[in-house]
Amino acid sequence: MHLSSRQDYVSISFAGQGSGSYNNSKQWRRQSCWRKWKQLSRLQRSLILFILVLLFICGIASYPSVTEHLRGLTGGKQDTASDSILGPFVPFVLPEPAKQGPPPLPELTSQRKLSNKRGPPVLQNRLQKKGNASETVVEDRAADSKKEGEEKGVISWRGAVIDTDEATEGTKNGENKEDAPANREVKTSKDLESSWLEAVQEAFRHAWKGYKEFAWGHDELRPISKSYSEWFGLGLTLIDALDTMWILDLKEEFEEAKSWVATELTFNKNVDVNLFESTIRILGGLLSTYHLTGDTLFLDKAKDIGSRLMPAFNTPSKIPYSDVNIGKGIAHPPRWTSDSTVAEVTSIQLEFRELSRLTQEPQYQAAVAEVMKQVHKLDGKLDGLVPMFINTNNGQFTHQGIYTLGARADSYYEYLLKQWIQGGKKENQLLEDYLQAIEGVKKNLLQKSSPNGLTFVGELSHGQFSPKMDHLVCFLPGTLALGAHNGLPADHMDLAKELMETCYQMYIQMETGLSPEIVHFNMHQGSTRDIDVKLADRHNLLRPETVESLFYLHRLTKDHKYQDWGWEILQNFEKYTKVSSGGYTSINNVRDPEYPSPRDKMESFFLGETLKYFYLLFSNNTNLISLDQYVFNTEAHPLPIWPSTA
Ligand code: DMJ
Repeated sequence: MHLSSRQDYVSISFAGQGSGSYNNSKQWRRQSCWRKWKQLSRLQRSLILFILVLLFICGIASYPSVTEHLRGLTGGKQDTASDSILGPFVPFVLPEPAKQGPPPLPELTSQRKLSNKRGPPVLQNRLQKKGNASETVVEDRAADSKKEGEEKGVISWRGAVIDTDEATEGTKNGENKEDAPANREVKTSKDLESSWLEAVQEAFRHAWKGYKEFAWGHDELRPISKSYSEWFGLGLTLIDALDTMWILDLKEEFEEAKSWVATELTFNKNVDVNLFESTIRILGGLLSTYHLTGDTLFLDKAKDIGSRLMPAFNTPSKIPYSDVNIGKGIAHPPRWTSDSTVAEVTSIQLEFRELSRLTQEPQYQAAVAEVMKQVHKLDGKLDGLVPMFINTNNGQFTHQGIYTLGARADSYYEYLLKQWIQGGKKENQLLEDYLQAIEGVKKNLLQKSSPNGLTFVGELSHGQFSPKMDHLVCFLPGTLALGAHNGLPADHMDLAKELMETCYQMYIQMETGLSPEIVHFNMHQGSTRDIDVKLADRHNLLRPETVESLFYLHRLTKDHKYQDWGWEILQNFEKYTKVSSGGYTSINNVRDPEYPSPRDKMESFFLGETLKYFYLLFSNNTNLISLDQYVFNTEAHPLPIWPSTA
């Protein structure tokens, strides 16, 4: 049927102003409209009715989002970051060079408000849930966002899970969902992550600036005197920092360091080096950088230093000497003793084992395995806890009766677990020794402080307990958490969390918010504060252990409070240890914010470990050095977990 053109279009004409008289009475308008309506064809009327019904339905459907939008404009939280681009911040472990200049150090934003109360004698009452500002904020935020997520049918960033489809740039069909409240939440978290990561990059650049200007090619920067100190004369800071630069996406800095390694670094030098320190910092740093970059320059250098360290194992007992002259190939103990430190001879295994695997030369692995075999069998342990010294002539423990998780014993425990992980969890003896040692810690060294019941690891000296804890012990929460992640008892994770809290308190209780080297815990009833610091122990060497453990705890629990704690600590490093001309300095007195008394030294581990762990802590990308693919040596150099050959 052919329809006339009149019926093809809906044409409505109203009485215009040019109709002569203007009658705007209600009755006239009603009659006029009705007349017009009657003049329309049936099709026209049906179409108009259809459109009206359609408009009505659309209006009802869009009502909630319109009101939500209006609420946001009038009373709701402003999201100033809503223009930024969503997307992954850090590509896995092979980032592209950073092209832009350093952004300004970000201030803490209102989205993640932290407690910054500190200072004795009052312990911050995060321990007594109610008075805990920081924790309350974090918990409330988590609860709020979870509720919000549930109501809106999305899972928000604080609700533990992020819908990754939502968190990527744009949408599948190109539709822009920028204004959706759920996306604003995700972007807020991304922005915060980016700004904290940038702050770490900036800190690294600042440290590097000092090293480059005043200490280039030397072991350590002395930032106050704008000079350097030499330990082994091998560019220790530069080598220790190589993989940090790679992981932090600082390719320009990495390239200049690499060219120094290629053209200047030589191990053919008449210098005495400490076996342990050069293994964990130099051999470990080179092996790790080789794995991250695939550049054989670093493997060649690793082989060179590894083979030059081997004379250390030429001892009557095969327990290595502490020192080697890498130019002459002669090793010796320190001048005053024929003892070596237990932690030193048992914390070189990850590196030498990996060197054997890469080179297919078994002598490296054999030498360090022999040490483990002997230590495993030795008398003089207490429930798996080892003394601090071992004699290189007879291979026996010396100075027996003193047990600590701090200096001279610490990384023995760390490397039991990590060797087991590195080798694919097959070497049961290592696991047994580790598990026994942790039970030994619980039985002999674990106590609670007064008045707030902080769990701490003390020391035992000939049966006498001392409530002394080195900052070095703060590696333990991270190691315990790593063990639990690898299938060890869940109560290891519980203990990790308790000790993590204690290590954080060791910072936050100090007037500078930085931990001293050693603390003493009060245990007697009626104490007014949990932590005491002796005059001689008030220094801070920019050590990494607490930040390291915060990284593990955050990575493995996903609890963002650990990132918040880390951010607080980073700010305190910025405030009290940053030297304006470049670099950061260790300080003498963490209890004097007016004059923390700089020591004029930036340890290589500040770049090798502390800043790297800050970066990994603030990154939410679990693939950035996955803990299922890498194991960190005790100097924070990631080495691969061996692929299973089974
Ligand atoms: C680093 O050299 C290593 O982490 C080592 O295991 C302990 N001491 C420093 C950092 O504190």
